[in-house]
Amino acid sequence: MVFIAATFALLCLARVPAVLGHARVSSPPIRQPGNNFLQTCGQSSFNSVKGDPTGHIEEQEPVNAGCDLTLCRGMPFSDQPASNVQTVKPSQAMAMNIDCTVPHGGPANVSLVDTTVGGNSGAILGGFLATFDDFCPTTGPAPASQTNLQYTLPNAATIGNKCQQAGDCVVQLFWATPDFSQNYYYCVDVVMAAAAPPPPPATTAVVNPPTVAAPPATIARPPTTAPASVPTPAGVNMGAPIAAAPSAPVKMVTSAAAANAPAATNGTVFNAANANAGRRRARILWF
Ligand SMILES: *[C@@H]1O[C@H](CO)[C@@H](O)[C@H](O)[C@H]1NC(C)=O
Ligand SMILES: *[C@@H]1O[C@H](CO)[C@@H](O)[C@H](O)[C@H]1NC(C)=O
Ligand SMILES: [Cu+2]
Repeated sequence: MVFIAATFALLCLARVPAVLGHARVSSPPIRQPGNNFLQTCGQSSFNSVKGDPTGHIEEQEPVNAGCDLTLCRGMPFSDQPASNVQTVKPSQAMAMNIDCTVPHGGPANVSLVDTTVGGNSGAILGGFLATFDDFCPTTGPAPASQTNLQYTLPNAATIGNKCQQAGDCVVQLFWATPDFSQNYYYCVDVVMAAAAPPPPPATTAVVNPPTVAAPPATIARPPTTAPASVPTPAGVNMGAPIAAAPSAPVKMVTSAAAANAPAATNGTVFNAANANAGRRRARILWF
Protein backbone atom coordinates (compact mmCIF):
# COMPACT_ATOMS: atom_id res chain seq x y z
CA MET A 1 0.00 0.00 0.00
CA VAL A 2 2.78 2.38 0.87
CA PHE A 3 4.56 1.42 -2.30
CA ILE A 4 1.45 2.04 -4.37
CA ALA A 5 0.90 5.37 -2.74
CA ALA A 6 4.52 6.31 -3.42
CA THR A 7 4.13 5.33 -7.04
CA PHE A 8 1.06 7.50 -7.35
CA ALA A 9 2.92 10.38 -5.80
CA LEU A 10 5.72 9.97 -8.31
CA LEU A 11 3.28 9.78 -11.19
CA CYS A 12 1.70 12.88 -9.87
CA LEU A 13 5.00 14.70 -9.65
CA ALA A 14 5.89 13.71 -13.17
CA ARG A 15 2.63 14.95 -14.59
CA VAL A 16 1.85 18.06 -12.64
CA PRO A 17 4.92 19.16 -10.68
CA ALA A 18 3.15 21.97 -8.86
CA VAL A 19 0.37 19.77 -7.54
CA LEU A 20 0.66 16.83 -5.19
CA GLY A 21 -2.82 15.60 -5.25
CA HIS A 22 -5.67 13.37 -6.10
CA ALA A 23 -8.52 15.63 -7.04
CA ARG A 24 -7.56 19.25 -7.29
CA VAL A 25 -10.32 21.83 -7.19
CA SER A 26 -8.89 24.48 -9.50
CA SER A 27 -11.86 26.80 -9.06
CA PRO A 28 -13.49 28.31 -7.16
CA PRO A 29 -10.93 28.72 -4.36
CA ILE A 30 -11.14 26.18 -1.56
CA ARG A 31 -10.22 26.57 2.11
CA GLN A 32 -6.52 26.99 2.72
CA PRO A 33 -4.33 26.26 5.73
CA GLY A 34 -3.44 29.22 7.93
CA ASN A 35 -2.20 30.09 11.38
CA ASN A 36 -5.46 29.36 13.20
CA PHE A 37 -5.56 25.98 11.55
CA LEU A 38 -2.00 25.36 12.74
CA GLN A 39 -2.98 26.30 16.30
CA THR A 40 -6.14 24.19 16.28
CA CYS A 41 -4.99 21.06 14.52
CA GLY A 42 -1.25 21.01 15.15
CA GLN A 43 1.98 21.09 13.22
CA SER A 44 1.69 17.64 11.68
CA SER A 45 -1.71 18.41 10.15
CA PHE A 46 -0.50 21.76 8.96
CA ASN A 47 2.56 20.27 7.28
CA SER A 48 0.42 17.62 5.66
CA VAL A 49 -1.98 20.09 4.06
CA LYS A 50 0.85 22.38 3.02
CA GLY A 51 2.64 19.43 1.46
CA ASP A 52 -0.46 18.14 -0.32
CA PRO A 53 -3.21 20.75 -0.68
CA THR A 54 -5.52 18.10 -2.10
CA GLY A 55 -4.68 15.23 0.21
CA HIS A 56 -6.90 13.05 2.35
CA ILE A 57 -7.59 13.60 6.02
CA GLU A 58 -6.01 10.33 7.18
CA GLU A 59 -2.57 11.68 6.39
CA GLN A 60 -3.25 14.66 8.65
CA GLU A 61 -3.25 12.49 11.78
CA PRO A 62 -2.47 12.88 14.56
CA VAL A 63 -4.36 16.06 15.41
CA ASN A 64 -4.96 18.14 18.52
CA ALA A 65 -8.21 17.67 20.39
CA GLY A 66 -10.86 19.96 18.92
CA CYS A 67 -9.61 19.68 15.36
CA ASP A 68 -12.46 18.52 13.13
CA LEU A 69 -10.87 16.92 10.11
CA THR A 70 -14.27 15.99 8.69
CA LEU A 71 -15.16 19.67 8.46
CA CYS A 72 -12.98 21.14 5.72
CA ARG A 73 -9.95 19.15 6.88
CA GLY A 74 -9.99 21.20 10.06
CA MET A 75 -9.32 24.48 8.28
CA PRO A 76 -11.30 27.31 9.89
CA PHE A 77 -12.92 30.23 8.10
CA SER A 78 -10.85 32.67 10.15
CA ASP A 79 -7.80 31.84 8.03
CA GLN A 80 -9.50 32.48 4.69
CA PRO A 81 -9.03 35.63 2.62
CA ALA A 82 -12.34 37.46 2.21
CA SER A 83 -11.87 37.45 -1.55
CA ASN A 84 -12.24 33.66 -1.56
CA VAL A 85 -15.82 33.83 -0.34
CA GLN A 86 -18.34 33.31 -3.14
CA THR A 87 -21.45 35.46 -2.93
CA VAL A 88 -24.34 33.33 -4.09
CA LYS A 89 -28.12 33.12 -4.22
CA PRO A 90 -30.50 30.25 -3.55
CA SER A 91 -31.14 28.05 -6.60
CA GLN A 92 -28.04 29.43 -8.26
CA ALA A 93 -26.29 27.25 -10.83
CA MET A 94 -22.64 26.77 -9.97
CA ALA A 95 -19.63 24.86 -11.21
CA MET A 96 -16.48 23.39 -9.72
CA ASN A 97 -13.48 22.67 -11.89
CA ILE A 98 -11.53 19.60 -10.96
CA ASP A 99 -8.30 18.00 -12.10
CA CYS A 100 -8.19 14.31 -11.32
CA THR A 101 -4.45 14.30 -10.75
CA VAL A 102 -4.43 10.83 -9.16
CA PRO A 103 -7.50 8.77 -10.02
CA HIS A 104 -8.92 6.56 -7.30
CA GLY A 105 -12.59 6.06 -8.11
CA GLY A 106 -15.20 5.67 -5.40
CA PRO A 107 -18.24 7.70 -4.43
CA ALA A 108 -18.24 11.46 -4.17
CA ASN A 109 -20.88 14.10 -3.66
CA VAL A 110 -21.45 17.82 -3.39
CA SER A 111 -23.58 19.48 -0.75
CA LEU A 112 -24.22 22.83 0.92
CA VAL A 113 -23.10 22.47 4.53
CA ASP A 114 -24.00 24.63 7.49
CA THR A 115 -20.81 24.59 9.54
CA THR A 116 -22.37 26.24 12.58
CA VAL A 117 -24.31 23.14 13.61
CA GLY A 118 -24.02 19.38 13.25
CA GLY A 119 -21.00 18.71 15.45
CA ASN A 120 -17.70 17.88 13.80
CA SER A 121 -18.92 17.65 10.24
CA GLY A 122 -21.61 20.31 9.90
CA ALA A 123 -25.15 19.76 8.65
CA ILE A 124 -26.15 19.32 5.04
CA LEU A 125 -28.84 21.78 3.93
CA GLY A 126 -31.35 20.02 1.72
CA GLY A 127 -30.05 16.99 -0.14
CA PHE A 128 -26.98 16.19 -2.17
CA LEU A 129 -26.48 18.59 -5.06
CA ALA A 130 -24.49 16.09 -7.11
CA THR A 131 -23.46 12.49 -6.55
CA PHE A 132 -20.98 10.22 -8.31
CA ASP A 133 -20.50 6.48 -7.98
CA ASP A 134 -17.04 6.49 -9.50
CA PHE A 135 -15.25 9.78 -9.05
CA CYS A 136 -11.95 10.36 -10.80
CA PRO A 137 -12.19 6.82 -12.14
CA THR A 138 -9.15 4.58 -12.31
CA THR A 139 -9.88 3.65 -15.91
CA GLY A 140 -10.38 6.12 -18.71
CA PRO A 141 -10.45 9.88 -18.50
CA ALA A 142 -12.67 11.59 -15.95
CA PRO A 143 -15.96 12.58 -17.58
CA ALA A 144 -16.75 16.22 -18.16
CA SER A 145 -19.50 15.98 -15.53
CA GLN A 146 -16.69 15.58 -12.99
CA THR A 147 -13.98 17.85 -14.33
CA ASN A 148 -16.51 20.65 -14.85
CA LEU A 149 -18.87 19.70 -12.08
CA GLN A 150 -22.23 21.45 -12.41
CA TYR A 151 -24.70 21.76 -9.57
CA THR A 152 -27.51 23.99 -8.35
CA LEU A 153 -27.73 25.38 -4.83
CA PRO A 154 -30.80 24.53 -2.71
CA ASN A 155 -33.77 26.87 -3.01
CA ALA A 156 -34.60 29.77 -0.70
CA ALA A 157 -37.06 27.76 1.37
CA THR A 158 -34.38 25.18 2.12
CA ILE A 159 -31.67 27.67 2.99
CA GLY A 160 -33.92 30.01 4.93
CA ASN A 161 -31.93 32.64 6.80
CA LYS A 162 -28.85 30.47 7.03
CA CYS A 163 -25.61 31.25 5.22
CA GLN A 164 -26.10 35.02 5.61
CA GLN A 165 -22.81 35.30 7.43
CA ALA A 166 -19.54 34.52 5.64
CA GLY A 167 -17.97 31.47 7.24
CA ASP A 168 -21.25 29.81 8.17
CA CYS A 169 -21.71 27.75 5.03
CA VAL A 170 -19.53 25.94 2.53
CA VAL A 171 -20.11 23.94 -0.60
CA GLN A 172 -18.42 20.68 0.20
CA LEU A 173 -17.05 18.10 -2.18
CA PHE A 174 -16.72 14.87 -0.27
CA TRP A 175 -14.94 11.93 -1.85
CA ALA A 176 -14.03 8.58 -0.36
CA THR A 177 -11.84 5.99 -1.98
CA PRO A 178 -12.81 2.49 -0.81
CA ASP A 179 -9.58 0.87 -1.95
CA PHE A 180 -7.35 3.02 0.22
CA SER A 181 -9.92 4.17 2.79
CA GLN A 182 -9.04 7.76 2.07
CA ASN A 183 -11.46 10.59 2.69
CA TYR A 184 -11.21 13.90 0.92
CA TYR A 185 -13.00 17.08 1.92
CA TYR A 186 -12.86 20.24 -0.16
CA CYS A 187 -14.69 23.36 0.97
CA VAL A 188 -15.73 26.45 -0.96
CA ASP A 189 -16.91 29.29 1.27
CA VAL A 190 -20.23 30.76 0.19
CA VAL A 191 -22.38 33.55 1.58
CA MET A 192 -25.91 34.42 0.52
CA ALA A 193 -26.33 37.73 -1.25
CA ALA A 194 -28.54 40.28 0.50
CA ALA A 195 -32.22 40.05 -0.34
CA ALA A 196 -33.17 41.71 -3.62
CA PRO A 197 -33.58 45.51 -3.30
CA PRO A 198 -37.17 46.80 -3.11
CA PRO A 199 -38.80 47.55 -6.46
CA PRO A 200 -38.58 51.17 -7.64
CA PRO A 201 -41.64 53.40 -6.91
CA ALA A 202 -42.54 53.22 -10.62
CA THR A 203 -44.12 49.83 -10.01
CA THR A 204 -46.74 51.43 -7.76
CA ALA A 205 -48.26 53.02 -10.87
CA VAL A 206 -49.54 49.56 -11.68
CA VAL A 207 -51.07 49.17 -8.25
CA ASN A 208 -52.65 52.59 -7.79
CA PRO A 209 -54.37 53.50 -11.07
CA PRO A 210 -57.65 51.78 -10.23
CA THR A 211 -58.04 54.13 -7.26
CA VAL A 212 -56.96 57.17 -9.22
CA ALA A 213 -58.92 56.34 -12.32
CA ALA A 214 -62.22 56.05 -10.48
CA PRO A 215 -62.47 59.49 -8.78
CA PRO A 216 -62.02 61.70 -11.89
CA ALA A 217 -65.43 60.68 -13.19
CA THR A 218 -67.15 62.11 -10.12
CA ILE A 219 -64.74 64.91 -9.46
CA ALA A 220 -64.80 66.14 -13.04
CA ARG A 221 -68.09 67.91 -12.45
CA PRO A 222 -67.73 69.90 -9.24
CA PRO A 223 -64.20 71.33 -9.75
CA THR A 224 -65.36 74.90 -10.03
CA THR A 225 -66.83 74.78 -6.54
CA ALA A 226 -63.66 73.48 -4.89
CA PRO A 227 -65.24 70.33 -3.47
CA ALA A 228 -64.65 69.25 0.07
CA SER A 229 -64.30 65.65 -1.00
CA VAL A 230 -60.84 66.16 -2.46
CA PRO A 231 -58.59 65.23 0.49
CA THR A 232 -58.89 61.56 -0.31
CA PRO A 233 -57.85 61.85 -3.97
CA ALA A 234 -55.07 64.21 -2.89
CA GLY A 235 -53.56 61.54 -0.71
CA VAL A 236 -53.85 58.96 -3.45
CA ASN A 237 -52.57 61.34 -6.02
CA MET A 238 -49.23 62.02 -4.42
CA GLY A 239 -47.62 58.69 -5.05
CA ALA A 240 -49.17 57.88 -8.37
CA PRO A 241 -47.66 59.25 -11.56
CA ILE A 242 -50.27 61.65 -12.81
CA ALA A 243 -49.53 60.91 -16.44
CA ALA A 244 -51.18 57.52 -16.04
CA ALA A 245 -54.66 58.99 -15.59
CA PRO A 246 -56.77 60.80 -18.22
CA SER A 247 -55.28 64.20 -18.91
CA ALA A 248 -58.11 66.65 -18.34
CA PRO A 249 -59.55 65.39 -15.04
CA VAL A 250 -56.09 64.89 -13.57
CA LYS A 251 -55.21 68.54 -13.87
CA MET A 252 -58.37 69.40 -12.04
CA VAL A 253 -57.67 66.96 -9.29
CA THR A 254 -54.21 68.36 -8.90
CA SER A 255 -55.25 71.98 -8.80
CA ALA A 256 -58.31 71.26 -6.76
CA ALA A 257 -56.17 69.44 -4.22
CA ALA A 258 -53.70 72.29 -4.08
CA ALA A 259 -56.41 74.89 -3.89
CA ASN A 260 -58.50 73.01 -1.45
CA ALA A 261 -55.84 72.04 1.02
CA PRO A 262 -54.96 75.57 2.15
CA ALA A 263 -58.60 76.22 2.64
CA ALA A 264 -59.05 73.20 4.85
CA THR A 265 -55.95 74.05 6.90
CA ASN A 266 -54.66 77.58 6.90
CA GLY A 267 -51.25 77.79 5.25
CA THR A 268 -49.00 76.27 2.62
CA VAL A 269 -46.27 75.42 5.13
CA PHE A 270 -48.57 73.25 7.13
CA ASN A 271 -49.82 71.70 3.93
CA ALA A 272 -46.33 70.95 2.62
CA ALA A 273 -45.52 69.15 5.84
CA ASN A 274 -48.64 67.12 5.38
CA ALA A 275 -47.67 66.25 1.84
CA ASN A 276 -44.23 65.10 2.95
CA ALA A 277 -45.74 62.97 5.64
CA GLY A 278 -47.96 61.43 3.02
CA ARG A 279 -45.04 60.69 0.76
CA ARG A 280 -43.11 59.22 3.62
CA ARG A 281 -46.03 57.01 4.51
CA ALA A 282 -46.37 55.92 0.91
CA ARG A 283 -42.67 55.08 0.70
CA ILE A 284 -42.85 52.96 3.81
CA LEU A 285 -45.75 51.06 2.32
CA TRP A 286 -43.88 50.33 -0.89
CA PHE A 287 -40.71 49.11 0.77
C1 LIG B 1 -21.45 10.81 -0.44
O1 LIG B 1 -20.06 10.61 -0.51
C2 LIG B 1 -19.53 9.83 0.55
C3 LIG B 1 -18.03 9.83 0.39
O2 LIG B 1 -17.67 9.15 -0.74
C4 LIG B 1 -20.14 8.46 0.54
O3 LIG B 1 -19.68 7.71 1.63
C5 LIG B 1 -21.65 8.56 0.61
O4 LIG B 1 -22.22 7.30 0.45
C6 LIG B 1 -22.13 9.48 -0.50
N1 LIG B 1 -23.57 9.63 -0.39
C7 LIG B 1 -24.34 9.84 -1.46
C8 LIG B 1 -25.79 9.91 -1.21
O5 LIG B 1 -23.88 10.00 -2.56
C1 LIG C 1 -53.15 77.83 11.39
O1 LIG C 1 -53.21 76.47 11.73
C2 LIG C 1 -52.29 76.15 12.73
C3 LIG C 1 -52.33 74.64 12.85
O2 LIG C 1 -53.62 74.16 12.96
C4 LIG C 1 -52.70 76.84 14.02
O3 LIG C 1 -51.79 76.50 15.04
C5 LIG C 1 -52.67 78.32 13.77
O4 LIG C 1 -53.14 79.00 14.90
C6 LIG C 1 -53.53 78.68 12.59
N1 LIG C 1 -53.37 80.07 12.25
C7 LIG C 1 -54.36 80.80 11.84
C8 LIG C 1 -54.04 82.17 11.53
O5 LIG C 1 -55.48 80.33 11.74
CU1 LIG D 1 -4.81 9.35 -3.14
